[in-house]
Amino acid sequence: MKKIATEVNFDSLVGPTHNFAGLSFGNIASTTNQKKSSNPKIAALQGLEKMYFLHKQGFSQGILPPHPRPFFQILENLGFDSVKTALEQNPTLVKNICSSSFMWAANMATFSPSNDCLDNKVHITPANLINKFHRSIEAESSYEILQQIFNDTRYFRVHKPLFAHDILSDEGAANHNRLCSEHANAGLEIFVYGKLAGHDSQKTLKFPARQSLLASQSVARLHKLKADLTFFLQQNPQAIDEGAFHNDVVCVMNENVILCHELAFIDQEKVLLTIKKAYENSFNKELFIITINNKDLSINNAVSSYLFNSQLLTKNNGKMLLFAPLESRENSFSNNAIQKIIEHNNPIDEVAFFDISQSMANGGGPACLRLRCVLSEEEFASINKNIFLNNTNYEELKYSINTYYPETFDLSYLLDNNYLNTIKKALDNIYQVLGLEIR
Ligand code: SUG
Repeated sequence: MKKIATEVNFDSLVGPTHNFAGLSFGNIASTTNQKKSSNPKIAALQGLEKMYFLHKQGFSQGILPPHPRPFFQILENLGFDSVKTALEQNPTLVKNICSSSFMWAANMATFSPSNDCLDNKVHITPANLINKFHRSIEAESSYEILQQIFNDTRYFRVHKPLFAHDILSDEGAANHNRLCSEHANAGLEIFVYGKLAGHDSQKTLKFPARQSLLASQSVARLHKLKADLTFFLQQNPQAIDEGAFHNDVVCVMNENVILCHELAFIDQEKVLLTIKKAYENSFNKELFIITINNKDLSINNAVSSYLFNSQLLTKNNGKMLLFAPLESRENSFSNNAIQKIIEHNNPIDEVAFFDISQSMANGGGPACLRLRCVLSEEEFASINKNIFLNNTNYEELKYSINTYYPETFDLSYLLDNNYLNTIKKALDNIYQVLGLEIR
C-alpha cells in the first residue's frame, strides 16, 4: 500500500469563447439559457476564484488549461472553405466549435488511484463524451493534456478514450464515485450508468441517458480494478427525465459518506445496502448514507439548486466541508436540507456557498468543474509543479484573464482577426504559466 499525499481537485480554466448555445438536450439549464449573453471574463474569474478559495482553505488545487477554441479544423474536416461560409450555412455547428464545455473537468476522464488498481499504477481514461457533438471534440485534447501532466510512466497509465460509438458512451467521473476509509487507502469504485449499451437500451422517455454500462465496465477493466470492490449502479430514468443528466446532479460521495437524492438510483435501498455491507466489511468503519427525500426536495429543486453537485471535501480535522453553489442557498428547500445535513450526526459539519453563476447557467456546478485525483507522495512529486495553484500563478492567471479575455461573445467575432489574435494570446500566456504545451 502506497502512502497517499492528498486528494487534488483539478479544475479547468474557462475559455475565452465561453457562451450559452443550448447544445445539451436533457440539461435544462443549457436549454433554458441558450439566448442569454455570456461573459467569458467573469466566467473565467469565477472559476479561478473558486480554485483560490479552496486553496486558501488548505485543499490541494490543480489547474487544467482551456482547450484551444474555436476548433477551426472541424470546419475544414466538414468541407467548409471558410468560417464565413460555415456561419452563413450552419451557425449552430459553429457554436459547437466555440463551446468552452471542457471547463466541466468532471467529464474529462475517470481517475482510479493506484491503491485501487491491481498493478499499483494510477489509471486515467479520458471520456469520449460522444453523446453531444460539442463535447465529443474534447476527447483528443483531454488525452493530450492528461498525458502531459501525468507523464511519469513509473506511476501513471493514461489510456486512449474508449472507441467513439454510442454503445461505449462515456462521460467520465460525473458518473463515477469512490468510497474509502480515508483517501490514503484503497477504496470501493462505484460506476453509475444510464443505459446498458446503445440508445435503444435506455429506459428514459424524454431525455437521453448518456453513460453506458458497457463503457463503465470497459473503464473498470482497463483500470485493473478489484472485482469485489467495484460496483455498477443504474441511474433512475425518472431522475434523468427530470434533468439529472449526470449522476453527480443527484449524488456525491466522499470517504465514508454518500449524500444522495431518494430517486438517484434504480432499486436504491437495496443497492445502497449492498454497498454499505461491502464498505463496512472491507474497511471496518461506519458508512453514512444521507438520503434526501423527494417530499423535502423534489428532483426539480435538486436540479435547479444543484445541492448534490456540491464538492464534499475532507478537512484537516477529518470533518467534511460541503462546498455548494449559491443557488442552493437561494432555494429554500435545498437550503433547509443543507441545514439539516449539518445538524445531524454525520461527518459533514460546514457549508460554504460560492458564486459560479456563469457555469451554473450551462448546468455546471462546483462538482462538475473538478476532476478528483488521489495521489501518493511520489506520484504528486513527479508532476510539474506549475499546475498546482499558488499565490504566484493565481496572480499571473488573473492578469492573463483580465488583460486578454473579452466580456462578451458573438459568433460574428470569429471574422475579426484582432479578436482571434487576442484570445490566442490569452491561451499562449496561460499555457506558459502552467508550463504546458498547446498541442
Ligand atoms: O455536458 N453543459 C454541460 C454541463 C456538464 C456538467 N457536468 C457534470 N454534471 N459533471 C453538459 O451538458 C452546455 C453547453 C451549451 O449549451 O452551450 C453544456 O455543455
